Amino acid sequence: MIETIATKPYTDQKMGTAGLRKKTQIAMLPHYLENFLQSIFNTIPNLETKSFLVGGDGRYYNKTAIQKIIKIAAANKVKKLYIAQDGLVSTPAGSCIILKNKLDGGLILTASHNPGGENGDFGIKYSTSTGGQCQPQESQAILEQTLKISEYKISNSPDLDLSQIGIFRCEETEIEIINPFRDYIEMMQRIFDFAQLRTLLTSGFRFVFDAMNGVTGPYAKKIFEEILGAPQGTVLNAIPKEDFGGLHPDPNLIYAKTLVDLMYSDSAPDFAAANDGDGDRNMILGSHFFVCPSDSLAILTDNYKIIPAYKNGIYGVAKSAATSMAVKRVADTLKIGFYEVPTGWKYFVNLMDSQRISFCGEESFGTGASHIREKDGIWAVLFWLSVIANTHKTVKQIALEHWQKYGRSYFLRNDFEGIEQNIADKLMSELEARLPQLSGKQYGNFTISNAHPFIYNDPVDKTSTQNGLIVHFTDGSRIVYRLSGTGTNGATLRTYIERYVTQDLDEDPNEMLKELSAVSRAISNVTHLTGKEQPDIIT
Ligand code: VG1
Ligand code: CO
Repeated sequence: MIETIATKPYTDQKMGTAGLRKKTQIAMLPHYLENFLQSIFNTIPNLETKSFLVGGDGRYYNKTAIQKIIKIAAANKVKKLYIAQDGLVSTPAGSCIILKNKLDGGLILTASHNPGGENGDFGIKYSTSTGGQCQPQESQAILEQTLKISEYKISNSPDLDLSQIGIFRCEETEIEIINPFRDYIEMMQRIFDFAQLRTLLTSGFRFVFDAMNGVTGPYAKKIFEEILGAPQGTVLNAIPKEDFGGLHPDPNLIYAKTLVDLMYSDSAPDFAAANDGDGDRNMILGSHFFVCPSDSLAILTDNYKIIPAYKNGIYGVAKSAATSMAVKRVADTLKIGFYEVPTGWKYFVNLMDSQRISFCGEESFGTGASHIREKDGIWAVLFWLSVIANTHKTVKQIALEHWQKYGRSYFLRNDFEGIEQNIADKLMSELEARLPQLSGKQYGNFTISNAHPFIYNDPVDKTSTQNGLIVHFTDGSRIVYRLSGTGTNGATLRTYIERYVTQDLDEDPNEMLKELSAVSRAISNVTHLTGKEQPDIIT
């Protein structure tokens, strides 16, 4: 039976950089999730003809949420739901499944790299038939629904068992429990030379992969250990846990510290990688070496010919404005298109759909390509392994040679966390107002050439988005300022600092960027406004 339940709007259901992200305790409030789901369905016409994928990264509250989705979708007469077995699907595999099966979209339950558990975060990424997350116009339409919702529909049928593959029913809606690995693994096998990778991984090459107790564990086990023959135990933290075993599943030098310590120890393996909670981010490490994500995008682009799927050529490349300019130098050399978009993978979707780009990336450990419409952690690892297998070089050699060829963009992100929202807004608006007067100003060794808000005009749908403020210096250095759109705890100011050099290539980024980091604080007035002398997190 279908019930109609009266409800009242929540006023905080605006999606951020990647979906709706909330403290789990907020997501569990009465009607909270129901309101949001009904609001999504309210924006989609002809639900009786529509099919969606449902799954998530296994974090706390996902199981309950999936049952709610089934019942609300059924009450709204959705044609069919494809549910990942046990509710587990990585964000990239979800995009692959939507595209391969020509679905109308998907609901991926994840707060990505944010911690999970009852006192952690919960989230929903809503994707459309593009295989990518909904565009700003679509999230605006959903937000408007959330602000005027007065009722939702829900079936009162019993919970479904998600552990058995097969076809079931809830009301008139067909529910198919699917294998969440098959389509994705097949796709990886079509892109990369698995025979060559198997030779590498069975040759004594020492590789570890940290799944951080997130959803990529089972994917990585199947791909690296079962198919490619890497020794058992190659994949660490391989079982998805509701609270990520207490880890903060963000693959960077701080939160993946155990792996980083191993890679800087005397017994360091040849190669290591980590993925985030939902499997779309990646960190790449060599023995005693960390690959900055901005460089990773540039290095992979420079090596595209190695990969079977790309050997006949690639379209252009794109990066978020906050990401370093390293990949632009490669694009210029290869004479392929180059695009700079706001932060958030959704901005790459139109560029991929219109065949303007093949590869894209963000400084926040996101790398990917047009095989899907999300960033893809395992894809990036397979690409790096392929480069190593082909060149027979170490990670460090590969990076050093890249810098010798192109120069190096030293890059760091400084995050100031837990700022009161009104103070963060004031900082950004005052800085924006000061930008025109900054040109020509000198700070120590650095002189500002110009400063402006970053405004993106989408070449496909012509929408215009403003995201962040950019300060350029006469030596090519850049600082980008923006507020995070994924946090659940006050505001976070992100300051992205980049300095380009053609000598001193193998130095410590913290040293090389020390002065520019101080300059970035002086320009933003952050210490005066927040009392913070230093960033909380440097990545
Ligand atoms: C952060 C990153 C951004 C990324 C987003 C989603 O957003 O900076 O580059 O696209 O997370 O990543 P923000 O607004 O907090 O800076 V994930 O792995 O959630 O999908
Ligand atoms: Co993620």
